[in-house]
Amino acid sequence: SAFEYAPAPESRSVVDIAPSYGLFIDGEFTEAADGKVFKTVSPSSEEVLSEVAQAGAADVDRAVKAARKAFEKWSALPGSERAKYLFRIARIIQERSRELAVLETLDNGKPIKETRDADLPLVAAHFFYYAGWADKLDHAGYGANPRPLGVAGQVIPWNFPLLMLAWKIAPALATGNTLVLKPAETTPLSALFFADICRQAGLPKGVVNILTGYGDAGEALVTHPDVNKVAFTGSTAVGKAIARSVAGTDKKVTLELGGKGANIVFDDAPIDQAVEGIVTGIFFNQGQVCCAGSRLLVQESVQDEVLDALKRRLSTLRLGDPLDKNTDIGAINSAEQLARITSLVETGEAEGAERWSAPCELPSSGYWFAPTLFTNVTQAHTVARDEIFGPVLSVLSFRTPDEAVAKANNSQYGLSAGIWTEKGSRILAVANKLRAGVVWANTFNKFDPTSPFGGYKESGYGREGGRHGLEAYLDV
Ligand code: TXE
Repeated sequence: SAFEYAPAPESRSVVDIAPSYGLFIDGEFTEAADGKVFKTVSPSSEEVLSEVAQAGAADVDRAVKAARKAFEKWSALPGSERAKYLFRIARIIQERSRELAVLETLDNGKPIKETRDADLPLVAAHFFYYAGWADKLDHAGYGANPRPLGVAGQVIPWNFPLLMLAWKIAPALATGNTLVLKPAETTPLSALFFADICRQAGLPKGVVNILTGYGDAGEALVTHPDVNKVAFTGSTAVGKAIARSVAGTDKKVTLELGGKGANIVFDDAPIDQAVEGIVTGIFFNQGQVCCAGSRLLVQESVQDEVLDALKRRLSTLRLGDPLDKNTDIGAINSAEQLARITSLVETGEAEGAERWSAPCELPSSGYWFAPTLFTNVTQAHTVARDEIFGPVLSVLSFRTPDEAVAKANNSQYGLSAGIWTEKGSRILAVANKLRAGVVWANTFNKFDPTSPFGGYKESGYGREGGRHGLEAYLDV
């Protein structure tokens, strides 16, 4: 009808994707030593977007050498000079944010509304924030005499390709380190566009090197003898393998791994607001978020009310073309991830949990999964314990605050949690008992570059963001 609001999809033409890309080593785009390439596919259409070089051990060695050579001059620059580059990069990201948002949506499958309003503004914010630290890292500004570690080897996942890059690169550069970064194999493009931004900003050659490729390239990077610092975000299994492989070396390591966040709703919470927070907590980025609120803990007396409201709300979410500005739920990032989600959901049903999926039509091509809830869940169920990393919420109930805390902490993970209540005193009491790196109160999935982020238990160690994020790249 004339009253329906239907803006056009964001135009694909704002981004110019080349048919092929090389590795970015020592300021130049170059082929892999053995000439290998792989394709990157848009998960919403299965269309091949481009072909990129596939790094091997020889390329890792070349990139680490370039970073080592650049380290001498980069680390000797006054912080105020390094800050200029970071500010320049931040401004170019802002200028090119529409292009980068569309690119990220194409390569990752997440809704344009998220890349435009969340990912890209946060990426720029991280560069601005750490630019501000660069000239304060002397004795007078920092209260000690910090030194950069050297060459950082950074491996990132596919769920927030450009944002994870910013979390890794901005603090490394501010502190005077040089780096080699490997993006995930399903989302290589935005890191290559970032390499172009480094050139545009006039960043000295070799300070930032980008190697596209698979896990073998990641492994060669983190075990390279001339890499001083390893920063990894990804699965707990690979994180543990990295910890084992660097044991016995002098490398400093930070690991940001999986999660199974508890979102706790007390009976005095404003239900409508809590329902919005539950939706943001688990359906943002199709639930492919390490700090997702994937376990809903709801107080027994309001369970029916919350579930009814939640199902009503989920029935209104729009799933489909991620470039459409109205889309709430985009595509799952890869066929492998879709298979993992599907298999865990089947396990949930086989173990007797009750499944409800939002009524929505799934497009015929691409990788899709409808927003899904599990009720009748016990703590022993696989869907209450394992990270699903998809749009799937497991619902458990509790009677008392102590029971809520005990259930929330009953997890191998400890990355995030949320509390919904009108009582300020309860927020403080419960938050202090939760073993999670971040606890949100009456909100969820809010990020800010000034706040440290990271996990307890098997969610990893070290912090990224804020002043604590600098420490991962410094010897004091
Ligand atoms: O992760 P991998 P996958 C979880 C989530 C998901 C599961 C599997 O539960 O379902 O992990 O995802 C590189 N040495 N998270 O398979 O394999 C790889 O190339 C060094 C949570 O995609 O860990 C990619 O760049 N690097 C998580 C990166 O590691 C290696 C985000 C992540 O891939 C390597 C992603 C090796 N041996 C998945 N093997 C979060 N914390 O947010 C692979 N890689």
